[in-house]
Amino acid sequence: MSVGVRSDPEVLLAAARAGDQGALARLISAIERGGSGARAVARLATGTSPPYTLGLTGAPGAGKSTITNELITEVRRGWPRDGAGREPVDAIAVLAVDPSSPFSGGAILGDRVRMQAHATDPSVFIRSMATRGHLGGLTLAVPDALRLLGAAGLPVAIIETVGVGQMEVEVAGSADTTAVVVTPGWGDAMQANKAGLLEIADIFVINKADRPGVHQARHDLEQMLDLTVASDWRPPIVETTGSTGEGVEVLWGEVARHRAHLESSGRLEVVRAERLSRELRRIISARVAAGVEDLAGGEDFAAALLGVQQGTLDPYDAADRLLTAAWPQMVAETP
Ligand SMILES: Nc1nc2c(ncn2[C@@H]2O[C@H](COP(=O)(O)OP(=O)(O)OP(=O)(O)O)[C@@H](O)[C@H]2O)c(=O)[nH]1
Ligand SMILES: [Mg+2]
Repeated sequence: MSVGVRSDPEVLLAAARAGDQGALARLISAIERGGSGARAVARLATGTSPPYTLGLTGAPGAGKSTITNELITEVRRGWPRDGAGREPVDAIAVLAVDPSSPFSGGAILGDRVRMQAHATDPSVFIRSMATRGHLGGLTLAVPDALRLLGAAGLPVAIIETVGVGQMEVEVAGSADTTAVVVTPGWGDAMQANKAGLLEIADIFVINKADRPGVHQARHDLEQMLDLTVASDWRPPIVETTGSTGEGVEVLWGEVARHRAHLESSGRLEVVRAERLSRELRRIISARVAAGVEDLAGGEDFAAALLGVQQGTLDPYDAADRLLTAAWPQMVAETP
């Protein structure tokens, strides 16, 4: 088999659907690299619904990977049903996303160690993600990866995002249910609030519940929720001890309850549609921004700039002229 055929996205996707994790990993790498390879993968995944996605976000070291490791076991037992029993989940994907790092170096190693128990389970796909070339960065690469996971037949995904910045909030926005992980200790809940995590939380997790200060953390969160919650879903607060697994079954139960809430109220379709609208706007913004950079390096721009400098052209007319001339080319050429 030639290299060309082996790296053909269609062939890789067929292999991934048959359970080949290496093939799936290569498709995700193509998404990370960006450019025409990423476009080809995105096209393949069109029309498939993404996995039900749980986002875990919170400050570095809060215990997200430790909880994820325990959650994998719960997810593999299936979705808890209202009455009794479990709805089976055949496979799960975990994406560890680190927006602050351009390479997925140290994070993977640590996560691999923490999720080692599942490393040999063929129905658990674990991958760190960073972006190298993807236009628009992780905020665009993550939704692409999620659609790919859906196309590969994975019904459930967990995305772990490290950190508490704007980028993390945006990446967390790709999840259907977002759990914000805090730890007991002075001000952690306040930090989460400041970082804008309060608005995106569907569930709060107080991890490291074996440490002092759990009561205070819960109190702080409840107080903030009293001030802000206006919708029909009040985020529950779950206490976990990631290192022993205590509370993680309760957490999974709350994820199931939130999913049921979204589905029965019709909210799931609404939030997914809103997400696609944000994504489309981001793609357009990223392409326009790239086009502007190209334009600024060209002769027409230099000529118009000279006109502006010499006072023969006002900057708005210059912009109009440049845009009118460049627009069709920008649409045709940007990857
Ligand atoms: N005492 C205690 N330690 C915990 C608990 N959960 C996790 N830890 C420890 O906290 C440290 C960080 O845990 P991780 O799971 O790597 O945290 P993380 O949020 O994934 O960290 P980053 O990915 O670096 O942001 C590790 O040393 C864990 O063993 C817990 O419930 N109690
Ligand atoms: Mg981690």
